[in-house]
Amino acid sequence: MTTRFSILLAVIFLTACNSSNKENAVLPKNSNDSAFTNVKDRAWWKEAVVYQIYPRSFKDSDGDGVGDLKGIISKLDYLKSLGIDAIWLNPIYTSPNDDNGYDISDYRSIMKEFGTMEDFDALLKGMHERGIKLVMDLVVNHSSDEHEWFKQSRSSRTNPYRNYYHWWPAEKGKPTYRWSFFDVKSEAWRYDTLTNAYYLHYFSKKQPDLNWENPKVRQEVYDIMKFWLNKGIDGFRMDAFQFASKDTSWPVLPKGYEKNVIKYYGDGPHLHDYLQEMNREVYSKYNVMSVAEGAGSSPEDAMKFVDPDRKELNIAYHFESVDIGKTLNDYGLVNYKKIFSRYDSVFKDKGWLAIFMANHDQPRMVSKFGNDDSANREASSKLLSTFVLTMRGTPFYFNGDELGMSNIRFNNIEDYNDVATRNQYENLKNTSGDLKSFLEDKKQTSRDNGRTPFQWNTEINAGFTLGKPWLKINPNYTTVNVAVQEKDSNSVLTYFKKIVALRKNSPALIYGSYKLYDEKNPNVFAYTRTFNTEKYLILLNFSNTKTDFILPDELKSFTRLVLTNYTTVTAINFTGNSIQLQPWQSVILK
Ligand code: TEU
Repeated sequence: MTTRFSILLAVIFLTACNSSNKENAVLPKNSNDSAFTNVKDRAWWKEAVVYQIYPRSFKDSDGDGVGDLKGIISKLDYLKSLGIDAIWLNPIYTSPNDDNGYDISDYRSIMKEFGTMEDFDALLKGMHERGIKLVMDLVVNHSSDEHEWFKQSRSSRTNPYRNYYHWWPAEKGKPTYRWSFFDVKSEAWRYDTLTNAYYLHYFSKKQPDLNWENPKVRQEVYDIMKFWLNKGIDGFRMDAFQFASKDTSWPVLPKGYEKNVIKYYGDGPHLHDYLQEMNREVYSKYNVMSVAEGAGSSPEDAMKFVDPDRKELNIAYHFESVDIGKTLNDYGLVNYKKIFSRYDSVFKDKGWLAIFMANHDQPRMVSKFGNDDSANREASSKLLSTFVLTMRGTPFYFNGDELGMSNIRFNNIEDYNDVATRNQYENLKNTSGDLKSFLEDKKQTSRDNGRTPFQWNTEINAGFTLGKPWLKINPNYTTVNVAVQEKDSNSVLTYFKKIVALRKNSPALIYGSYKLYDEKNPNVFAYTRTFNTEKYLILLNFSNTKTDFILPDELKSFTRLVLTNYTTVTAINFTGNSIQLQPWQSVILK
């Protein structure tokens, strides 16, 4: 590149930076529907930005320390202000709460702590009035042991509900070992004296697995789904559904299989038959979002869930990009990029993926994929939001991440609520394991890091509750909260709204093809998103240090700055052949 040309580009660049500095980069456009006219197979669930609410932690309205539906209703205008299109609500059904609502004892009623069916109807109405859709959690791999079905099933071997669950008569000896996620002894078969038999529970002993082999169970589930869909909800996220089908000859599984449990428990022999039946019976009759949590162990497995020709679900939510160990830093950006490119190559022409970095089963996004120290928390949070909102696939974004909420890192086991953490601790205690290093590890990995109450303001309990919060509040709430960030045009929250608006109005960012550049670069994730003539280049410096990104020739035409997470002009130095990226800087160019 000649010097004159590079100076010219630098000038264009600085002008863009200057104006972006004034307006704080790109401003939301008005709805840009005409730009989408050439898009094939448009669907609302492809274009939606999904915001996940963990209701227990979002907003408490009655002072019992637990979030509730009225609390969410009181924050509908906040949700609207984010620009998101749909909400995925974690389970709100009646439950003894062994696993915070993932153990349901009545699928057609609302958990008392959360409110009433009237509250639910008001919530749904309030959301729809604001143009926000509602996706509910459907937990039907298992129920609660306090569900009437299980009570009946347990009561005698001849009860009509006996086959709603998996039982193994003890006179046949011990059943083949099955590992359990949450059991204190990691045993999924639990002996029940009442009928001298074992029942199966992949999760806690209070979450017996439903027997999907039984057509009556399947019909019950389809009826439950229709009950909610007929109320007008907009879809389901189906909890742990990849585990629903089991090989009921209970073969011996290889030693150590629990290290790759999705491979052995996921994608059972009839899983796709069930999904096709569910589609015929339920989904085909509604224009809704359908997502199974988990989608096997490879892109090819995931495609089977959502290949339109197979008529099953519409979004595949796989775990490869979160099951990377403790931190992205340890896993390596180069390996991380490979996951996305591998999936994209299988999904580029059909099928549809979810994109996410966090949920209620994960530590905080910024603590795992970014850097939550005081110097880098804000920039890295913004960079991660940029990533989730500019990749191909429907973004599932976890509440609180828009503020840059970070891991709380509890010191004591008593601070934890999560059944997984508590039972693993018990397990280790009983087997004389290393409790100290376990607690150290949980500071990074425990699910409770993502479940601490939402930080609304600087008032008592971060404005979450006037009572005693069910889980401790992160002390950083005094600076990391909505009230402070709403007033700050450079906050993580303000940035989030901008990137949401940008995506929503862009066919390229939603539907455009994805192309990775400089795949071996250990610090920078660089890719383009292209739809017809609309093209974006996204540069993400996933590191604590400044780095120069060398522009290949074909990227030199991207000279207009659309959005960056830094505000000062000096933050970007365009010298013609390379762009200097500041620590955790994200840059979107056109
Ligand atoms: O999680 C199920 C599940 O399979 C995850 O534990 C998954 O394997 C893991 O996150 C992969 O990294 C769901 C719910 O999301 C969770 O909260 C429940 O505890 C669980 O089901 C049981 O219902």
